Order: sequence, then structure tokens, then C-alpha cells
Amino acid sequence: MDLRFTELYPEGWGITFLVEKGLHSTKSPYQRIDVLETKSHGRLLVIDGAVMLTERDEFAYHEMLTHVALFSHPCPEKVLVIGGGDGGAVREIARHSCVKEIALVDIDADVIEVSRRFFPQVASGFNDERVKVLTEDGVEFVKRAEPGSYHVIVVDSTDPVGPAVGLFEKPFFEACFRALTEDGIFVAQSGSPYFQLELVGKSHRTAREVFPQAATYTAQTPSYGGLWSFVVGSKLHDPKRPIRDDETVLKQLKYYNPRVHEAAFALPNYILKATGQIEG
Ligand code: AG3
Repeated sequence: MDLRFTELYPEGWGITFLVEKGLHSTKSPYQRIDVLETKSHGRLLVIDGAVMLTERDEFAYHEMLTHVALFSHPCPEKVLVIGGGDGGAVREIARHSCVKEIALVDIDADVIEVSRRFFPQVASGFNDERVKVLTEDGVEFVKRAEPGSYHVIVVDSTDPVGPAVGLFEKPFFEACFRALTEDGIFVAQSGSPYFQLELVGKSHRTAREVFPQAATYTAQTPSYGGLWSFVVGSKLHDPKRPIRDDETVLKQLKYYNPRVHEAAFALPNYILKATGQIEG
């Protein structure tokens, strides 16, 4: 008999993994966390029934979430990550030697602990001495942050249900704008173009209202059902153009390269329409 895990998307389709065994299940004060050993994708982290990452393809999401903004900035010394308690985003950011400080703020200490224990390769960035981890509400943290204190803010949230709802709202984008330096860049995961197209559109429009430059880009993330979207807002630098080519970082990467960076902003018509960039 095959054991299976399916993340069922709202319209009644989903993504299925054959499961070797369950490794861990826990209910934190905020959400349910499961770790499964799959047949095809190594370990799988699930939060409240939604796929967060697999060992096999987490690189695509984490590289594209972080390096587009980081390579668009000439010198991102101070970086803030909101969410991302698994550590994958921090691991990618820590590859850049120009980064001097990384603060990670995740509301759920249990996610960090589970990742350290079951996903040591993903959580490896937590061992970097530039990283400071805080377990508190990301929205409140950014609201209180000293204006102009971060060069890049990366939002690695779960879906907009439960504790992550506020991370998709305009007041949070505005708080990030204030917390960024004058040439700061904001980037957030903005949902699946297949099953959250409204969210992709809303995130894009919100970023446009708050930042002088804003754009949506995509990457292939098979474990999230195909294509995934990200929204980037920038105060000065063009987020569509990489302006550093740090070879020591680039040669470590499995997905991102400067041509992928530029190409990721080329969007299919249905996403251009959903984000209000073409009529229809
Ligand atoms: N980012 C998870 C993206 C949301 C996935 N949603 C879904 N499968 N319904 C956080 C985990 C990666 N660091």
C-alpha cells in the first residue's frame, strides 16, 4: 500500500508525494508542522497542510526569492528576512560577502527548531555569525524598526491565512518602505499564478502604490505546483537588472544566473493582465 501526501489547492487539484514515513508532527502555538520522508523529493516540510519546501527543489524558490534583490543592489550590507524560519533564505543571503548583518524575524520558534533538526542543509545559514534570529511578529517588528535601517527586506511567508495575513497588506508594505534605506529594495513571495492569481495581482498593485519602482517576476517551483511569483519594490535601483557579478556567489547557485534574473520578469499575458500591466 502506498502512503501519499497531497496538498489540495482550492479548485480541487493538487500536488501529491509518495511518502516513505512520517518523521515529525507538532502543533506550535501558531500552526501545525509536519515533516515527511518522500520517495522522490527527500524530506518535505508541511505547514498547515501546505507544502513549504522539499530537499529536492527548495533551491529554486530560495535562490529566486533572495538573489534578484541582492544582485540589484550595489552593496546590501544590512538585510532583514521576515518569516523564512526554515533558514533557506538566510542561507542564500549569507553567500554574499558584502552582507554584514542578517536579521531573521519569524513568529514561530518551532519552525526554526524543526528545520535545524530535520533540514540541516536548509538551516545551515543559522550558523553564520552575521545572522541574528528573533521570534516575534514580523509586522510589529517592521513597524517599530528604525527608519532607513535595511538595504534589502525579504518576505518569506506562508500563504495569506493565519499568522501571515498581515504580511500581504498595504500597511506592512509601507512599514517596509520606511524601514529601508534610501536605495533599499523589498521583495516578497506573492503566490501561485495558478491558484492564487488574485494575490499575485493584489501584491503587484500594492507594491506599485508604495514603491517608485515595482515589478513581478516568476520562477519554476515544482513542489508548489509549477510556477511561483515574487514581487519586488525598489526605491532607486532597477530591480530587473543585476548590477553585481560576484563570481564566488554565482558559481554556487543552481537556479539563479544574471540571464535568468532578467528573463524572470518576462511574464505571460494572463499574469500581465492580473497585475494590471495590460488591458483585457
Ligand atoms: N514559503 C512558502 C511559500 C508558500 C507555499 N504555499 C503553498 N504551498 N500553498 C515559505 C517556505 C519556504 N521558505
